[in-house]
Parts: sequence; structure tokens; C-alpha cells
Amino acid sequence: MKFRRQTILPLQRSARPQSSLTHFVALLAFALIVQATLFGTSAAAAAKKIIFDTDPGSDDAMALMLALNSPELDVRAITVVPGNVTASQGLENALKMVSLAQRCDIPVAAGAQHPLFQKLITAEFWHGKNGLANVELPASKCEVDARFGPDLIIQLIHASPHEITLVPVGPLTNIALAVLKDPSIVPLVKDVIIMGGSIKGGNVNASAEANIYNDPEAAQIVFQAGWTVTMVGLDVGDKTLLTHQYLDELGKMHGPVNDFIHSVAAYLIDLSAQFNSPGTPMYDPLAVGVAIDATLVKAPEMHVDVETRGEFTRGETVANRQGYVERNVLRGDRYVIEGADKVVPNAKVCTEVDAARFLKLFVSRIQGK
Ligand SMILES: [Ca+2]
Repeated sequence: MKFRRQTILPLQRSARPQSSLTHFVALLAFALIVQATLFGTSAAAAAKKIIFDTDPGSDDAMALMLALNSPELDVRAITVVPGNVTASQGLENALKMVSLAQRCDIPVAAGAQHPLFQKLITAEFWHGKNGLANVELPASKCEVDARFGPDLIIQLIHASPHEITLVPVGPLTNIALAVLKDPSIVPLVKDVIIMGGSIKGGNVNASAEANIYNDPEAAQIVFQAGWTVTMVGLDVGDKTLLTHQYLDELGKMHGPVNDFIHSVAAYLIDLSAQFNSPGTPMYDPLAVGVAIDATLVKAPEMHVDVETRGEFTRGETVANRQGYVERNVLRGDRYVIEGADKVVPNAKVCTEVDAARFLKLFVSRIQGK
């Protein structure tokens, strides 16, 4: 026994380092695999699923390409709404753009054909005859999805509860139709980040921003749906100007998407110059930017209503910044203020933006970096 022990011990000693080394290598390999798997899984899980609802639209084009070039976002569908252009022109534009980006895997669906309660107002004046800064893209190789946009929105939200972020960058008609048809989607949506509205005056007229003005009833339905709307409006869009400096940067790289966006941006910058602005406001792209990185903006909570009846203010986003309203009670022939009632916030209103950081992000993403 003694002898055997003695013979075994040296063997065990010599075997131990080998065994430890083998174990160490195996453990290291295992750790690396686990790390790679976890990293891969977490990166995939971190990609935010978005539905991009759009009226393309020149700044819509820049927003869409930003979304498609950003690993933080997973574009699950594109739904088209009339606004900047008619519904049919917008659908054609969306299909051509996903084709250009070689993303026929993303469903592109037609939606509403007109606003809920008013005539459509199109904006070829700002966006060019075809809505895409008069840039003629090749015919699309992608097919339209047969589903109705609001139905597709409903379907995708139910398929991925609490995971979908809606990013509407046009009039809110499609989103309102989806909420009206199936209000059960509201608590199942992760986030709603809209381009629209303003708490500092309008761009259509003194009070209203275009996306809200083009369908105020739809906007009011969306704001009052019961979720929190992140409002990326004129307040921050107007501070985010793409200037010649950034255009020159875009011009250093070439590729189908980069060249397309360069042409669109050049058109918009020229247009802005006619209105004495050094650059073009990145309205729709900034909404996508906020979906990518919410720290780009400051967005205090407020209660927002959409004016639907005002003679001069139809389509204005009316934000309560003090957090309460007076309670006026009719007593005899007059109203008496008997208290102040708290209002519940329904929106995060973007009031400040790190414009330089966003514009650099935009340019680098379009360049494919
Ligand atoms: Ca738009």
C-alpha cells in the first residue's frame, strides 16, 4: 500500500499540472464562448424593435436611413401615412428606399389614405415634386406588404408585447386608427416617440407644427391614449441644423445610401438658405436619434392636449407646464376657484438637445461607420 501510494503520488503530482492546464484551457474556452454568446445575445436583445410610421418625405428619408444604419434599432416594419406626399407617392418612396438599402426583408405597408376629419395637405413645396428632393431612385425590387398599416402595427405589438417602440414621423393617422381599433395595444407598447408638435409656436402658422396640423384629431387620440408620448418637436428640431460642414463630411464617402442622403441634404440645405437659415432642421431624424439614444435630449414630463377647435390654434400642442389646473365651480351667476387639481403627465416634451452630438452620430451612421 505504501509503495503504491508512493508510486501514485508522483503520478498524481505530474498529472496535476497537466490536468490543471487542461481544465484552465477548457475553462477559458468555455468562458470565451459564454462571453461571446452572452454578448451576442445581449447585443441582439438590446436592439430596440421599432415600427417606423412615415410620410416620406425628404427628412423622413434621412430618418429612415439613420434607423436602418443603426445597430441599436431593429426596424420591424414601415407603415406609410399621407402627409408630405400622397399615400401612393409615399408608399412608392418607402419601397424604393428599402430597396436602395437592400432591406426587402422589412415589411412596408400602406395605411390611411387621408386624415381622419380633414382634407389632406401635401408639402411638395418643401420636399420636392416626388417628396424625395427630386432625387429619382431606381425602381424598387421590394414588394408591398398586403396588410393595412394600422393592422400590421396591432399585429406586431401583440407578437412582441412590451418590446415595440413606435416612431411616427408623419401625421398620426395610422397610430390613431390602430389605437381606436385595438386599445389593448396601448399598455403593450414599449415607447412612443413622435416627431411633431411644439411648445414655442408653429411652422405651419403661428401655433401649429405640420405633422399635428395635418391631423389634429388623430394627434389628440394618440396623446390621450394612456401611454407616455415622447414629443420630439420643433423645440429641439429647430436647434438641430445640418449645415454645409456636415454635408461636406457626408460627401467624403460614397455608396448608394450615402450618395442619396447627400443629395437630399444638399437640396434641403439650399432650400433653408432661401429662408436665411444656415442649415436644414433634422426633424424626423432626431426622433430616430432619440430612439437610439434618449440622452441626446432633455424631456421634462408635461400634460399635452391637441387643440382641435381654435380659430388660430387648431393643431397646436398645448402643454401644461405647471402641473395643475384651477378647479372652477359654478356658484350662482359666477364661477369660483375652489382649488387646483393636479394633471397627470402624458408626454415627455423634448426641450433641449445636444445637437452637435446628434449631427455627428447622423453623419457617421449614414457613412456606415
Ligand atoms: Ca415626416
